[in-house]
Amino acid sequence: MESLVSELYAIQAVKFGNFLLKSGISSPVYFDLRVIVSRPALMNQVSDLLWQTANNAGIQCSSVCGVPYTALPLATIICSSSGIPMLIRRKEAKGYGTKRMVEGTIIPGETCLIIEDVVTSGSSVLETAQVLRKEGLKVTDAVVLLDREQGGKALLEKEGIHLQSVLSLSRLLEILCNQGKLDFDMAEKVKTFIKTNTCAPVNEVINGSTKQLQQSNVKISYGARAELPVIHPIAAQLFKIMEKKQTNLCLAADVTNSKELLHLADSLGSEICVLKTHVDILNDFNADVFKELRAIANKHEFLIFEDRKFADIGNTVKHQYGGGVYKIALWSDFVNAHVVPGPGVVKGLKEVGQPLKRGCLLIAEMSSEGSLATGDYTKAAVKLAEEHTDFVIGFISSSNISGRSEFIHMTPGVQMQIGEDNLGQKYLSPEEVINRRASDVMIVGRGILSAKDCVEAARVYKKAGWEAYLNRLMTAKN
Ligand code: 5BU
Repeated sequence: MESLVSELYAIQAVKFGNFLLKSGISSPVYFDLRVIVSRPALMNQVSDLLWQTANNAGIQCSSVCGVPYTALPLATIICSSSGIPMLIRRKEAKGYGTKRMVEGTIIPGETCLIIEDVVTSGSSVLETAQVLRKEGLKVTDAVVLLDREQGGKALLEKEGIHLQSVLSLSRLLEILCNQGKLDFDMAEKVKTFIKTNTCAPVNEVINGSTKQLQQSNVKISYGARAELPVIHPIAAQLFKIMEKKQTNLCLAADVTNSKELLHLADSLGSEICVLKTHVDILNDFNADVFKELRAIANKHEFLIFEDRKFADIGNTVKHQYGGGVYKIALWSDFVNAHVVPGPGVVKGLKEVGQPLKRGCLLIAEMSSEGSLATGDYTKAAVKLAEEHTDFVIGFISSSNISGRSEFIHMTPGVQMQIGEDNLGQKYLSPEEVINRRASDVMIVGRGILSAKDCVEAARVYKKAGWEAYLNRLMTAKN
């Protein structure tokens, strides 16, 4: 181990000083394990150690997969010397031919071991595990060269993956100090940095009871989530818009007049990522209004969400969604549905929405006082979503209830002035919803619509929502 650490230090795979990370935070330590690919002897040594670590832990596997890219050649060496078949996870599906995400012979039910060079939050290992699991493989273990001890192990454990490491950051610091390559002060500085930049557990608040939860999607930026391999196109589009326009604000455009709706959409369009409608509260609905609304949505780059709350059997919701006077499926990017009827409601909506490349949110919780959507009901909504990821893009919920990066969580009942209205609507602040409860999009209606200057109010909410999101990333990211 001493010689390995010494070599890593010599080739600058680990550096100490002051480094500006992608997240904007400056770090006293920096790892770049990619440099080892130019050192064949070191590659062999690292691969041996990874495989020994797997064997010492008694891991049994039928195949090995390296997280792209640095761990790919490490997995190759391991497979070549151990005789175990390798699988390659593609980062992007091929644009032609088979569109496979995993190359190699996949035997569903068999166990695949993941190899990685360095783990911080565990999100890269988790992403690879999700792709392999989607192919029917079992993923129960991962082996990493260096564990930065920033919460990755706990996160992966929660997802059913035991993480073994050849080396931990504390052991690395200890060895470098003993070898006289690192002074005590710098080692302490790194330890403090790691402690204060651990992927912080977020308080998950469900039904009033708060429990600590390490969430994978809390620390990943909206932009990075848009690139996830298993993401629905509508969710990806929304995350991209949010990142580009720096907004997680959805306007609940609860007005009863079409002209007013179009005026709102045009004047607030640049501040929002989603405009939420209730088409059946319009006094003067006609199809042209929604053609115009679509044009405004394209101009300002926001999505349209019809808050229809479908709640009937599959056959009925099919007609309600695609037909009638409103023809909701034609102009809305996504809708929402109650899970009361069971899977049939999702299947019915999917028949209409999927050919049009639409998405759907499931109502897992509601913002109103005394809501019955709690506990097992909420859990059942998450399970239903997981079974229909080709159409369901996320949830209406009061917090991040799924912990999965590919799902969007949207939360209504948001105002700067927390409290209640006179009909049981409960309000939380943007900071509470986006930072503490780790939801992704805040839905604001009267907080903006009742203001004297709606545009100014929308700007204030947009800024507050984005700051809450940055706070969440800062406390969670390395
Ligand atoms: P408000 O004016 O910010 O209270 O408007 C909230 C909007 O979100 C309104 O259109 C509701 O119909 C919608 N909503 C909600 O308030 N709570 C829920 O649980 C769901 C939707 Br689902």
